[in-house]
Amino acid sequence: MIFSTLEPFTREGTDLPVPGPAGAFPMAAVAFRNGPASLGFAPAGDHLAMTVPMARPGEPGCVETWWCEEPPETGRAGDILYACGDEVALCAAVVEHRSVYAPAVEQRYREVFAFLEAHGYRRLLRVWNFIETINAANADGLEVYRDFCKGRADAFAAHPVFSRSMPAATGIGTTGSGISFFLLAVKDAEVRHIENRRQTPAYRYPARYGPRSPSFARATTMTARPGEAPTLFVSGTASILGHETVFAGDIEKQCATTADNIAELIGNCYGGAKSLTDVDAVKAYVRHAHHVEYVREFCASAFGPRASLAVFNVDICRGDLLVEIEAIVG
Ligand code: 3HB
Repeated sequence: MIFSTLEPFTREGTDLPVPGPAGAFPMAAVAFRNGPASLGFAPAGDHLAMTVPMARPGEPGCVETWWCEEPPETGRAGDILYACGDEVALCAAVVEHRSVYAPAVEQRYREVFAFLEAHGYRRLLRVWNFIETINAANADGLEVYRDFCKGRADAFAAHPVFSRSMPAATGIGTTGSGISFFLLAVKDAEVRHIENRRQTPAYRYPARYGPRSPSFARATTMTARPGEAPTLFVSGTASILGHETVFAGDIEKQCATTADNIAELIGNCYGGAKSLTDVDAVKAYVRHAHHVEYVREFCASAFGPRASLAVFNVDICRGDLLVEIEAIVG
């Protein structure tokens, strides 16, 4: 119904893998590259083209493409862009740089929620948020991540349905300016949001982590058709137990704890029938450039050879986190 491909960015002139998967139509190509954030339509207008500033100068970056089973309807609704298939919608928005983000983030999220509700996509599946200078202070002295969380939480709180069903998400730094996000939502597929027994739900974090808690679940499952195995979308996951960061300063132990947290979600979802080596797609975010190779090797060995892997050198939502990893299990 919906799936993604993740590939190194190698081609000039197109963001799409050539040839694309059989019987699949692109909804959006998200290029994680060096360069400014942008959001628009591909020249043929048949899918969204988004650039997220995630690579460093000289790094080629990669392209994540989201595919569905029928040609999506694409368009613009106010400040948001969408690609809608019969069952699944992908919406994206960019908030230009500003000194305080919460009001604009709240407004964009509200627009997206209103669009989804009006078109019958009432089940949020997965959200990615890309946040400039995520650990810096905004004009009011509030960390930009917390500023973002405030705007997002206010939008969730105002929505009668989505406030009770926060999905898997990533909230991560970028190498550029502004905040951009894209999300997936479905109409009828079964969607379940999952917490991790090892961690406090992020939406219940104590006030010391910011004025409003982060609005996301640790993972979301989607079962496209009854009787099928679910797809598991694992949120950005880090070395957090309860609500505390553990192993500050130790990249090896942070990687191991992160992998254990992901393994717990996979084991729980599939009743022990799947494990880390069944993961299809991995994105790892690494705070320090000198840890990138270690994390790449860690992921290659922890997740097994069939997983596609992208590693980005960007900041992470807490200053003491060195690594964050997200995954999809098909
Ligand atoms: C988020 O705020 O959406 C978020 C942040 C993370 C990891 C996962 C989700 O660092």
